[in-house]
Amino acid sequence: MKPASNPTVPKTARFLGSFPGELPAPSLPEVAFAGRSNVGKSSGINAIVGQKGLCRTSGTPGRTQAINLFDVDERWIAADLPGYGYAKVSKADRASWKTMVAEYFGHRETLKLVITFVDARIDPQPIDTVLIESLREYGLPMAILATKIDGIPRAKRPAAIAALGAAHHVDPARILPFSAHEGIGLDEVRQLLYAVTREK
Ligand SMILES: Nc1nc2c(ncn2[C@@H]2O[C@H](COP(=O)(O)OP(=O)(O)OP(=O)(O)O)[C@@H](O)[C@H]2O)c(=O)[nH]1
Ligand SMILES: [Mg+2]
Repeated sequence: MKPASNPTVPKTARFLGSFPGELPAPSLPEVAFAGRSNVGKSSGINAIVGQKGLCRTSGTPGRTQAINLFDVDERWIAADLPGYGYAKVSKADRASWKTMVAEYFGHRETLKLVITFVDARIDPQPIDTVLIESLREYGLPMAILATKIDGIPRAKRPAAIAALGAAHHVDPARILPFSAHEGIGLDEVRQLLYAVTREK
């Protein structure tokens, strides 16, 4: 007999479009993926849904300029948000990022969770604290992934997570070690996604 498939593992994912301006009307439960440019958001989404080429990833920061939407299992929508904090971005682009994201966080009724990626390999970044604080102000549920954890020796990982928690005022127990490259934390994130996207 075939073993029952794990319902938390996404089966199909499909690109819905890239939206620099207005988004399609809200429909299915939505989960947004946020973080600094080049932190690994797109790689993270690809790993979570198990489809390598779904979101374009790159070594060049600032690549994703619009909100990219993906349908997952025709059950929920993944929103790959444009990255922030890239030094070479113009003032005008920075302002338009702020407007876009404020509009999104403030008005997307179907938004169930914001998954924020922070880079585990570097010191906590003040700009990530700004994002995390603003998510609190919007009252949005969030999860924090300490990504690229593969770049830190195992023994040093707890200290890195503790430093991130202290800097961003988050209980370190709520920061999930993650690696798109090594598949660390995938089960936990998938379970969380499954749970939040089931809520009506
Ligand atoms: N070591 C390591 N590198 C990673 C991991 N995830 C992503 N990367 C690398 O980080 C770089 C950026 O990855 P992307 O997924 O394109 O990052 P992004 O956050 O979507 O970037 P923007 O769309 O430009 O904001 C690429 O070179 C990836 O290979 C990870 O878990 N571990
Ligand atoms: Mg990207």
